[in-house]
Amino acid sequence: MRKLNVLDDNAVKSADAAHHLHPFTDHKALAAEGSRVIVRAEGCTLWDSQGNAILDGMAGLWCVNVGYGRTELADVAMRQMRELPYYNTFFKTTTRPATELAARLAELTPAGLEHVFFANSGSEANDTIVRMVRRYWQLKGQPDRNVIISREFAYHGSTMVSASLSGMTAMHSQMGGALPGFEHIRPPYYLRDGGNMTPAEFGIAAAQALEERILELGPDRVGAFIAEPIQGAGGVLVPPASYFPEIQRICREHGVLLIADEVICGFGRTGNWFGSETFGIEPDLMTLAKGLSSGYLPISAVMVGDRVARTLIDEGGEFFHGFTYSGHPVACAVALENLRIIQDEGLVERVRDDIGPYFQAKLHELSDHPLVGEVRGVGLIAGIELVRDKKGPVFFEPEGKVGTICRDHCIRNNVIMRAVRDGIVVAPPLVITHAEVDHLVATARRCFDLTQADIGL
Ligand code: PXG
Repeated sequence: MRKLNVLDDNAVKSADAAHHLHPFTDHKALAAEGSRVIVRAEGCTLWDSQGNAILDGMAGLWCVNVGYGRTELADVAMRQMRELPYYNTFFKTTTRPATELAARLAELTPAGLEHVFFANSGSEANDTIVRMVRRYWQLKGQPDRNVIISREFAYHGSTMVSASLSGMTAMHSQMGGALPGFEHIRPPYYLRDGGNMTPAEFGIAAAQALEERILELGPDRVGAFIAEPIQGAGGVLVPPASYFPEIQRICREHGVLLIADEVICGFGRTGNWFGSETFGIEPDLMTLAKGLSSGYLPISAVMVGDRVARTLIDEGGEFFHGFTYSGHPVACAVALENLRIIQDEGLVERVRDDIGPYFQAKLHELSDHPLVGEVRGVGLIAGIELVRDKKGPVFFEPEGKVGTICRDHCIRNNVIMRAVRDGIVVAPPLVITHAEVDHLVATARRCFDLTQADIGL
């Protein structure tokens, strides 16, 4: 490993505090503590500037699916930069990597999703979808179908539109409320709302909240419903198997477009290429980002199903939308190579048949811990919710403190997990080894013990 220069490190920390505004950060608190500086990574391990090796239980931000240190991706980026570092895809022009990636995604995604629009982040892709949905309904002669229904605790991004799609009230209140035209229904959050229902009954009931809202608003006002197959940043809310078939029925019956936000679930995380396959969703539009390039370069994509694509193409004329870097050739070349790695190494099958079931089984062993109210997950995504009393369950009040205490213990113990409310979420790279899973789970248990001692329960 490269030798540390502690002075350099302090200089980085003070420059960071002086100049760098971080995403989703309380800067007063950060300046007091100083940023952690990550300097290197390999596989599932990060190294900070103090020389600590840290197990990355979050694959960066749910994105480094193939793990760190993939020289193939660096080589492809370098080759593409040397050959053609940039050209746009406006004005009847394309580049080979952009077109090849579009064709590859049409092949990989479920049947009926044959067209691709490129952007650079999940937020931009979801903004693009809102534009497409509104344009589609205009072209269908129903311009009043401009409402999109989403769910509480959904995360669809941080631009004005994608934050409005999101169901995060803390974000809405800082931006003066969600924009008009975005509605939110309750999520399929069994632990909180399941009551005496079986999961199957609750899945149907939670889905019917969509039908109720559609009928309240009037079906002629509702353009689309958007859902992550598993709500990631909302705390890894895994829907009962009955949920999406009922959602699908409701959307079909009322002519409402169904959007699957696959930004977290896509590219193997749930043991299929897409979460839509895991949960039986047949979306009209699909949002892709994160695992598309395993985070090595920013790129996102909207998969457009035939219903919308045919209308936009055959009847829409020019669609006044796009980004300078839509279909960036270097990002597309890296994404193609990333997809090749996922395919050639059988990473999706590995999650489905081997490491995914192992990960879930090991995490479920934590259910006997006094603080653990629920362990939920599929493949390599999981949430462990901490509660004051398993009976009820009784949640902590005020919400969020205990989760943060536990998360801080995890990080001090060199395993990165993320707190959501009073739970811990994990989504490691798809290449995590069995020994690394063991280490992650053992550390989690130790941190639950430490948290329990801290709060005197
Ligand atoms: N959709 C989903 C489902 C996401 O999880 C986005 C869209 C937006 O993507 P961009 O690329 O615009 O960030 C996301 C992003 C967290 C966390 O702490 C989650 C995300 C981003 C940053 C932090 O859980 N998800």
